[in-house]
Amino acid sequence: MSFNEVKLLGSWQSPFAFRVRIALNIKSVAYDFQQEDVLVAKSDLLLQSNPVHKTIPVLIHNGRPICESLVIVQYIDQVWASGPGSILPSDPHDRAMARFWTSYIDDTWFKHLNATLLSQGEDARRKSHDETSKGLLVLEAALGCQNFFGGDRIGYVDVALGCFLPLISVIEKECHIRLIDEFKTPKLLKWAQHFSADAAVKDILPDTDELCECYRSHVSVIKGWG
Ligand SMILES: N[C@@H](CCC(=O)N[C@@H](CS)C(=O)NCC(=O)O)C(=O)O
Repeated sequence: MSFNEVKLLGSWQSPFAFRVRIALNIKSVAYDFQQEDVLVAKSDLLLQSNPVHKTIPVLIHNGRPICESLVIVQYIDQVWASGPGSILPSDPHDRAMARFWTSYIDDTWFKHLNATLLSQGEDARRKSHDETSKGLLVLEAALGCQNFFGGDRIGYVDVALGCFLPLISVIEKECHIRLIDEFKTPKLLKWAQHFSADAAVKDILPDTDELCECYRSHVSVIKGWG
């Protein structure tokens, strides 16, 4: 095994794997991308590498696995600290706030986003949609007038939230709703444009139609799509 061998177990459609791919791109780290189809079968390497959750992404660095997307992003930021661009802020208060917002995104907001996609029936979907939109207003206020949550370039919160932009596009298309637009969330809309155009991001964001197709083909797993 060569020194600094980096392998990522992920999939092209996984928002959590996007986080890791974006972080590796920010740091200009070359890696081997092993695609997993977690809905069909998990590889032995994945099961051995993430025996607790058995989920992607997993980063394997010099043979040692690291699990959970945000843990991996923090690891990448520390290991390739001298690489271009720091992902987490260096100021302790800014760093704590960035962690606060990523906890909010994963533990609170994403649950509503996911429920908007999966909920059965109009009432349940409307409720999840409302909660998702309220959360986006909170995030819009946290963004303020900056281009990125990280200031003038992509940082930890941008990676944590931006990974869901493709999924947001799928939900908007399939559920015939708007989540980010120029009326309700003009700052987030601009942020989404800056984020999607960034060199570390633009080549890995999947095409919305292709992603919709992929979700539709798993219709028995992703319930509630009519
Ligand atoms: N909290 C985890 C979430 C990872 C996750 O849910 N990954 C999905 C794919 S997007 C997965 O592997 N699902 C398969 C399963 O739950 O069995 C992280 O941030 O890495």
